[in-house]
Amino acid sequence: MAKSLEKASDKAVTIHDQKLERGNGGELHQIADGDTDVLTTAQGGPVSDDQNTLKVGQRGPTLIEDFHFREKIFHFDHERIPERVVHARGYGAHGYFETYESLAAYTRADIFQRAGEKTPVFVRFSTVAGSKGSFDLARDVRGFAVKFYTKEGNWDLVGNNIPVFFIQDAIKFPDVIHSVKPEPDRAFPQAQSAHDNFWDFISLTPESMHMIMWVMSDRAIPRSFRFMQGFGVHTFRLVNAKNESTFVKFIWKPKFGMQSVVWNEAVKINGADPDFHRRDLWNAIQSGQFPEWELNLQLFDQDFADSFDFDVLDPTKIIPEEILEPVPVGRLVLDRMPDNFFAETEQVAFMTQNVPPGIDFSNDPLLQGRNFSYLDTQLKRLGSPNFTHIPINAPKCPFAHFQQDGHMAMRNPVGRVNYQPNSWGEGPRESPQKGFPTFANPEEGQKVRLRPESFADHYSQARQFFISQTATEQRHIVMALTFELSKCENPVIRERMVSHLLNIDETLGTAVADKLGIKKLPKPADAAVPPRDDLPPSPALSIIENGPESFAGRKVGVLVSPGADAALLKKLQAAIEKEGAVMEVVAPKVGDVEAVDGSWIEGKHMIDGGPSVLFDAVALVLSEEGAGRLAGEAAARDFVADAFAHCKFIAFTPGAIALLQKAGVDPEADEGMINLDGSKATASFIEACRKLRLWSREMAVKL
Ligand code: HDD
Repeated sequence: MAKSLEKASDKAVTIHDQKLERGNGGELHQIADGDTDVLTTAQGGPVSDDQNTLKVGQRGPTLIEDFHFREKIFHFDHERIPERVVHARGYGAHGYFETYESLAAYTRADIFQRAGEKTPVFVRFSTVAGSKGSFDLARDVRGFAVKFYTKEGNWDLVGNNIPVFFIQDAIKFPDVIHSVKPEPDRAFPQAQSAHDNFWDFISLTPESMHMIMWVMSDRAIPRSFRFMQGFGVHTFRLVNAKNESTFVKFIWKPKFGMQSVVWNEAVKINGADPDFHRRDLWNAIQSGQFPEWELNLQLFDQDFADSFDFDVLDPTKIIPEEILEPVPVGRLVLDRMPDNFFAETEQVAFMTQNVPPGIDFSNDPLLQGRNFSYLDTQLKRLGSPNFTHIPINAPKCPFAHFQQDGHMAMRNPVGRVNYQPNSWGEGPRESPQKGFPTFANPEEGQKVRLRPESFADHYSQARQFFISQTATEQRHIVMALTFELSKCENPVIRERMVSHLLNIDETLGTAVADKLGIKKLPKPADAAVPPRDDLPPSPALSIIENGPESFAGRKVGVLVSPGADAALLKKLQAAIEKEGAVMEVVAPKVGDVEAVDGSWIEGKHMIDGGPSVLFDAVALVLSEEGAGRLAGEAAARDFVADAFAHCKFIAFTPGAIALLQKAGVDPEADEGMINLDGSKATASFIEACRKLRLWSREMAVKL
């Protein structure tokens, strides 16, 4: 049986029977067994020459006899496994979940029985549509998949950062995914929904309208995985020791609050740093600033479920937080990056059907379909029913079963008994007391293929989402829809979409139609049931309304020049770090910059490599001469102009004014421009930064 991480000495560790050594940076690398540091083949044979193939004569043909060459290339040729059919691009981390209080009244799940209990977890964040090598800031849903290694087996909560889904029935999943992926004849666009096929399908699928509001909102371009919420989406059940069931919805809330970027920024981040989200998670964890989320539960019974017009089994609906307050029940902390991306993040297999006793399914038809798909896909992707032998997928609790053999079997039973019952008196037996007790929900009815009438309202909650947004966020939705539909070549698709938007909100439909140049408004789409216009706004749905009022976890980019004020820079750095944020220096060229006092300032980025889109706020600590020189550089002017256009707070030394002016930014434009001249200026800058963005500037810059 594989061993988990076992400490052998300070530096040497054994993971899954493999001897490894920890380098000075904490990274792990392989060390050879025994007394050899000689390179070997996979069969253990020592290698004499790893630079040249075996040839006949100096310039002759290569010999097939060269087993080292053949083994090396053979293995290389097979390094890739199929990428995930959806959520191919992802990034994972290890951590733990800590339970606040016992939830024994609701569930018998062991993970929720004891206050302070810590359960190891592995979390993988992802985008849905793009392939493995696509960029991080695509407009897309983010996957938020959590594997809890509980004492009663693995529990996988395979959620998204959006609480609803495009479709109500799993049978439509291949269609929605085909439509969003690159079009099959031309194989583009990559990682984008802005094309005819996607909007054609969506405009013919009214049930997706609520999801579309979320995907066109800023939720789909998060600033960091650390600043997004997560949702289990479906209604699940908790079942207690008395076999009483309570419905539950799972919600993750980030400790650092929510934050997104603007679209113009996202487009530029994708060019400047396609790994923006990965790098952000890596840097945060490696620097010891561990990301954290609280798990919240919305708990309700059948009577409460019956009080709504909509069906709690319909995955295109939410229960607004104002109606049912989420209860925090524990926290998730990510504190360790994988040692090997492939072994862990790529091979991790999440499956909705992995639930421990005490957590059960509802009849949500999307969830029921998922429970088939996730097991099936692992066989294709990981190549063997023994994918649970891969350490990242293996339970961390004791386990015993009679499944055997198959490709790559790594845990092989010993002894004679591989079945039960047996008369040898050996082996594990089922346990009605400890085993998974499926909740005995009474079910009866005819076999039918139909969509229940209770799933028919597709517009009311879409409208509720839209009216719950601030004016700024509503504008972003209008602009996102306009951008996406402007990429559709077929005008019929655009008009069909507008006819749905008119059902959601007339001002929304009209604004999008206007921007798309549609002269005659189409009729609102036929609705199966009349959309409700009396659902009140739910303030919890806005990102801006629920800001963290803190700049912790964020990043300031400081542009410096030769002759900069090093003492001021130090003061700024101290203030930024006190807030729990990070400062990075951007310099005109690679290497150190000499400050006015003769000291040296170390630059992290060169100006072309450190555009302001990589930061949450910027400061310009420039000498007059330095600013004058930078004013002649396009990258420096863009640094300032973009920060301004993206509504960021900008602090600047009086010397920087020449650059601001050349970039077309008025140093006194608004309260987001902070002159670092005064003694309290750094404090005012940090205080301003806590608002994250100066949205009131947006109308002036016409983002
Ligand atoms: Fe799915 C992967 C989330 C509907 C079929 N899904 C996948 C991942 C996440 C989600 C986060 C990536 C897991 C990882 O990081 O490895 N999926 C969702 C959510 C859904 C949803 C929140 C709706 C509420 N999915 C859904 C349906 C089906 C699938 C309806 C099929 C009927 N999903 C898959 C899959 C994937 C997957 C094909 C691809 C790779 C994998 O499972 O392991 O089976």
